[in-house]
Parts: sequence; structure tokens; C-alpha cells
Amino acid sequence: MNFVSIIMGSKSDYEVMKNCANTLEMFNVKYELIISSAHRSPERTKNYIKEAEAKGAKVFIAAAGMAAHLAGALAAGTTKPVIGVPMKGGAMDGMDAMLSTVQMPSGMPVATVALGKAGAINAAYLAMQILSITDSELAAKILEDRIVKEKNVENDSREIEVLI
Ligand code: RP5
Repeated sequence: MNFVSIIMGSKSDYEVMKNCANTLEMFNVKYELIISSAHRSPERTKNYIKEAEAKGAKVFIAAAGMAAHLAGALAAGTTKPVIGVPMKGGAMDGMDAMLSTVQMPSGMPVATVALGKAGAINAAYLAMQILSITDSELAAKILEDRIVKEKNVENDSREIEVLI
């Protein structure tokens, strides 16, 4: 069974990461979601990666804030794609998490998405786009979603546009 694994560093990340889970649900994509920290529970994080891979996790999404090392820790433990979602908050409101997540050393990639809610949603889309390489039904749904988004732009504009 193929699925996406979402790991958050803290329960405080859940409010934002719900948007990631909800997006996967909209497309009927299976996922697991757990809390595990690179710093507070390193053994649990390490063990979970192996368990999730054995169960069929094909893409990992890691969300963490502050000195965000969770995505990096995942990248160290798997060769599956790892997507990092930097969380806002802390003294630097996410800039620290963004740089910690994106600045990986060569050979250990983390695909870093935007801070906060947009990043949580985009992590789900990116994970689905990766899965859709070998899942034509999912690829068709993603394409359909793009068409709806394009139409929405036109409809929104029509409501307020001023043209000469
Ligand atoms: C990170 O520290 C977590 O991912 C969270 O974003 C941040 C703060 O965690 P809490 O102190 O709210 O548990 O590890």
C-alpha cells in the first residue's frame, strides 16, 4: 500500500499541518500522521522512518519550526523523497526554520516548500505529484484540479473586474 507519511515536530504544528492532511484527503490519498521530534525524540523518529518505509511510505513530509532539523533527520534516514515544511513562530517567525530546512548539504536533498499554511498545502500537492508519476488516476485528478483553479481565476475576476 502506497502512502504519504507526515511527521510533525510538535503538537503545536498540527493546526497548520491539518491543511496538508486535508489536501491529501481531498484527493483520496492515504497518509499517516505522527508527532516525532528530531531533538526531543530522536530514537522514535529514526525507528518510525524504517517502520513507515516497510509499510509502504513513498514520500515523507516533515514539518518543524525553530531550529528545524526534522526534515534533515528524515533525509538522513531514507532515500525516499523528503519534503520539508518550515513552521512559523519563534523569535524569527519562521526564518530560522526556513533556513534550517532548506540549507541541506549536497547529496541529502530536502524539497523545501513555503512557510506555514501555503507550504503545508503545497507539501501535499508535491507529494501527490511525485506519486502521480506512477499513478495515472492521481495524475488525472491533479490535472483536473489545475483546470478548476484556472477557471476560478476567471470567475473571481468576472465578479470585480473593470475593463475598458
Ligand atoms: C519545533 O519547535 C516544533 O516543530 C515546533 O514548531 C517548535 C516549537 O515546539 P513546541 O515548543 O511548541 O512544542 O521542534
